[in-house]
Amino acid sequence: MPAADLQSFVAELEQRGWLKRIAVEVDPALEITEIADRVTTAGGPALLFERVRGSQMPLLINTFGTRERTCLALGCNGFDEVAARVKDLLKPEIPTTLLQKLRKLPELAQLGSLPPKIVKRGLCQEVVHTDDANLFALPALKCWPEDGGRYITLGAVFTKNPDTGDRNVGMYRVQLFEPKLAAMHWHMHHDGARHFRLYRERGRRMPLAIALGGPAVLPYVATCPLPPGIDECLFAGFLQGQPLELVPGVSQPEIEVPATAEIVIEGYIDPAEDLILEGPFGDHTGFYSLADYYPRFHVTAVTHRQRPIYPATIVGKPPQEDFWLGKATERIFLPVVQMIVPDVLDYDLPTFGCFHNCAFVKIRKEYPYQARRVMHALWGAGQMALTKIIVVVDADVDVHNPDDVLFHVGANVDPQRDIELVRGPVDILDHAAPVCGAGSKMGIDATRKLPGEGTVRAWPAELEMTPEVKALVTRRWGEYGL
Ligand SMILES: Cc1cc2nc3c(=O)[nH]c(=O)nc-3n(C[C@H](O)[C@H](O)[C@H](O)COP(=O)(O)O)c2cc1C
Ligand SMILES: [Mn+2]
Repeated sequence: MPAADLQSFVAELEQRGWLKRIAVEVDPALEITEIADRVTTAGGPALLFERVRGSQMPLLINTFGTRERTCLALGCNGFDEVAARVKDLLKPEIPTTLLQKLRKLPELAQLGSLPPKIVKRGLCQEVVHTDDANLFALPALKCWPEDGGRYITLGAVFTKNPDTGDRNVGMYRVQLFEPKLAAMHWHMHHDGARHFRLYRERGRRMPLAIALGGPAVLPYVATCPLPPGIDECLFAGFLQGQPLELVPGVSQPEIEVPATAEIVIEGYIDPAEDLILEGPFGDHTGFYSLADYYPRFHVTAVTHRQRPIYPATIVGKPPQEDFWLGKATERIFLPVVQMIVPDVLDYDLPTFGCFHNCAFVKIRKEYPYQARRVMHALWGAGQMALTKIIVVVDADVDVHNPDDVLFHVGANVDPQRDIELVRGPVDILDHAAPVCGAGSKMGIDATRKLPGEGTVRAWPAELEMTPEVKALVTRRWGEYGL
């Protein structure tokens, strides 16, 4: 089972030699970024900075910086293993015989036990600060030179739908302004912002909490593109095979927070209040996201366990630590994509595309304009809808090899015939879009063309040697003296 709290996760990492402690004092402004950037790029270990200038708390970074560590956090040997479990969940085999039904019972019982469990006490509330709460006691990072301030970068933001009580957990950056004032940078397409709009319509204060640390699966689930209304805590329970333990907040009891979190920041947003100018922030696009207006978050309590570890990440030009969180999602959600768009054999979000700029999609093409259908289906599917460039290729292309994909783009595309341009919502961080969050998207149909797809001449076959000759040359290789 994945670690139930961050400190046991740290112990596991350390046991495996996947974590380095840094004893000298470092600056949370820029210095940690430069160190982490170098270490992540080199595929290096998680880093525990024991002395961070201006704070009593050690800072942990780069926990998800490799495939192995991300798998350890998710309690799997490979992402495909989790994908297979998700696939089973989506396509449950209906038991028909009594024996099959009996066999299914333990599985069903387990599913039923996975929603979060509310407990009375939590480690995360060993120490409680209310009036004396101070965000600047945290070793929050100033990540890049032109950042607007210091940011919480690996927080899981807990909110509830005011009408249904449905919980959402999303990872949104939080800029610190005053000891008890921060800004909540949730993009308008994300569930936290959706909840905020509901509280605003109802004219109600919005309670919320930010959890740092807790179960090892938590940061990952907070980044997951689950459909609105599906509780990330349930998915966390599914991943770890155990329900998440939650405890009501000390000052915002409507919001339950992970009992084993290192640190929890509780507070509220008053939708009647003016927004605050947040940013700029050196973002995962490799550019600064420009300053813009976001809700003010008022802190009513900071609770933590004794001697907490403060977890952080930096984002920047890819690849960074978040690359592996994204890769995990790409793999784990393949069955979900396939359920929505069954034509998809596989897909890849190439590193250079920073998640939303580019997707390579492989289909088994059976009829004219199938690639277009796939593009449009994806442009309507959850967070995939924000993908700026979708390249569709045939079944014999390796979507995980950008050279192979671009070779087929170069060879198979007549730009005037094979490019699909559409308008729609785009990622908030897309600075090229004419309007923030709204712009255009491009589909490149790099499949071989069929009659009916505009003017198509005879299509040549791609070069390939016969298997017989390949086998012959392999057999005779020694004879050639090469
Ligand atoms: C390191 C990291 C930082 C992120 N920062 C933000 C952010 O500041 N604002 C935001 O809206 N999404 C951010 N995201 C993306 C969301 O966490 C992600 O889209 C998630 O699915 C949103 O959950 P929701 O759909 O429940 O809102 C970040 C993701 C990662 C991995
Ligand atoms: Mn959600």
